[in-house]
Amino acid sequence: QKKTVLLDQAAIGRAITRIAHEIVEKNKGGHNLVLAGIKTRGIPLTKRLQDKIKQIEGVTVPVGELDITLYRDDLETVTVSADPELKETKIDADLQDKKVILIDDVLYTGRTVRAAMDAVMDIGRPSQIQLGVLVDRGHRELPVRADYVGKNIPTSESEIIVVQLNDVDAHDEVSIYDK
Ligand code: 3GP
Ligand code: 5GP
Ligand code: MG
Repeated sequence: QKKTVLLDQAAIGRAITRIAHEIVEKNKGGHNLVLAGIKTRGIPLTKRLQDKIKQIEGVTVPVGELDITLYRDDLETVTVSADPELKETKIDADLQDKKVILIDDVLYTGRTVRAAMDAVMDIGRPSQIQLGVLVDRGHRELPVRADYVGKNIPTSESEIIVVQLNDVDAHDEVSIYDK
């Protein structure tokens, strides 16, 4: 059941605006960047960041999509061992010597990001891979950290973060639920 709204529409907008500024600051502009959104809700986030960076720098950063799905071996194990696998990649931009910025809604164990890095390295030779997420909920199982974070939200394993973005859902809201 729902506990608290953590980010409302205005707060999500401000977080995206700040991250866009951080991206152009860290990368000294918007050139030689590619934004790669991870499956459903990373993709509207890349489009919003693309719009913001265009407003700030006048540069249209190419966007791509990675579809990484959790492969769950539920029959074999009681504890859910989840291994993300790549389903589809749609990145038209040439990644050679580009900085690829992976974008996801929630960072949790880091396994999805690891699979996304593999996918990117398979299709090109970027000069760097960075990571941006709207929410970092902790509980990393791999040495992964985000370069850009909308909000750090410490969670227990039994809580889930629900991210709603109006491109996919009815409205923009990040909230925390008990499983
Ligand atoms: P999204 O990335 O499109 O937002 O993993 C599939 C979907 O399930 C994700 O959709 C994610 O938002 C949602 N989800 C909610 N809680 C969890 C969780 O604890 N683990 C995973 N893997 N996905 C979750
Ligand atoms: P990972 O555990 O690999 O870091 O995260 C797996 C995928 O599930 C990522 O796409 C991440 O966005 C999503 N995810 C993990 N935990 C949550 C959560 O609590 N809420 C939402 N909305 N997505 C989650
Ligand atoms: Mg996600």
